[in-house]
Amino acid sequence: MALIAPSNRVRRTVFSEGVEAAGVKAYSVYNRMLLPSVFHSMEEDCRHLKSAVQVWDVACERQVQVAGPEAKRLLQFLTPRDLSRLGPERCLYAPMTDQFGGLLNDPVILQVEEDCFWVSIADSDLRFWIQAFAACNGFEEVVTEPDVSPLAVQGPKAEALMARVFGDAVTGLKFFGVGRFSFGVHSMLIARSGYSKQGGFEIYVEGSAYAMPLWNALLEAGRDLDVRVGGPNTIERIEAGLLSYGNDMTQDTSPLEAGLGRFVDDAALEVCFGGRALMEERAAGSVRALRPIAIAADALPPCDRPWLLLAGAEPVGQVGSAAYSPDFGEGVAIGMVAASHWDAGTELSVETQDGTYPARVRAEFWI
Ligand code: THG
Repeated sequence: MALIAPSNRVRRTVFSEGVEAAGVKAYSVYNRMLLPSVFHSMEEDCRHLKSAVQVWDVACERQVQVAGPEAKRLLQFLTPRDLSRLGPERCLYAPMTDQFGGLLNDPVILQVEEDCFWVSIADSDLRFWIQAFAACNGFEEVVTEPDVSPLAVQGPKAEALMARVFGDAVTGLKFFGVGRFSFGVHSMLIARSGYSKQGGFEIYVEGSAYAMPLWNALLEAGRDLDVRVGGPNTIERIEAGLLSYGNDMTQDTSPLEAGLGRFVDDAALEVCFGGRALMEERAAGSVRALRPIAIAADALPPCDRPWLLLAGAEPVGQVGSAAYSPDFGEGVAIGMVAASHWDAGTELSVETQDGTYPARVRAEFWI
């Protein structure tokens, strides 16, 4: 594939010079910002992520800041997840829906101060929706995109590396726990979270002054842990069933279809956008859903267009993400499949730009 033409419209990040120094080979674009995706190869990056520790520039996970006395009440209109357990010490994954129950984004929400929240967004312009909702409903809350850049530390050795840079106390964080820890004289917001199943943390770096010093300190402190610069890995996140907004689901997908039913709470459905539609869908049953799909192939082209899923000659769905997994010796994929064909074990075929392969619906994701 050709290079991305650089311009101001595709924003660099506060870590871009570190990413370039590490020899980035491929970027994606996410929230109109560079997202470094490949350093050695997708397969080698995956192997390394599963065995060591990586530092990721995920500044493209932009924060939508909602500040004001009613910020939490405002946010509860936007998500079918009950936000009552959200607090200064606990962030939440909170898919957001429109009035028809269609997914607009699937962010993580953090409470950074009593009256200030960060919505750490996936790839869609969620700020416009939140700002319009606030403006049209008499909320005084101020909605902005602050200069905050998440940096992820992911992999089995992430805890060891974080302890060296931030002190042992950081290892006390539980999954989705949040706290402030010092980097020199500077205090940084850190959560035990991140877009992999290998374990790790996300540091919300405020401004640019400490961005490269932190980046360099992590790489320096982790030398004997084989730390590398990496990024969200397509193979690993599909194996783990971590969904990608824009690939696996869009505004045409409901959280129930996306398998996110555990983040749809009765209490929230009473107030949130799309609550009625989601109640009805739950009562009637979804007509399609995301499923892990194994593809019998020893290599796959990039999944850069929807791949049709067929039962014989009958179209029964589509794949939105796929990659060849060296660890499982097959293609790993996430597909939207009609209820008639979503049972585990159902044999299908998948049409890629490079040919048609046998595919099978699985019961569970791979890891
Ligand atoms: N971290 C932060 N912001 C983000 C992402 C992130 N914004 C963009 C994107 N990723 C949002 N999407 C997801 C998808 C999955 C998860 C987090 C963000 C995730 N899911 C876990 C799971 O499905 O197993 C845990 C969910 C839970 O139990 O609460 O972590 O990665 N800051």
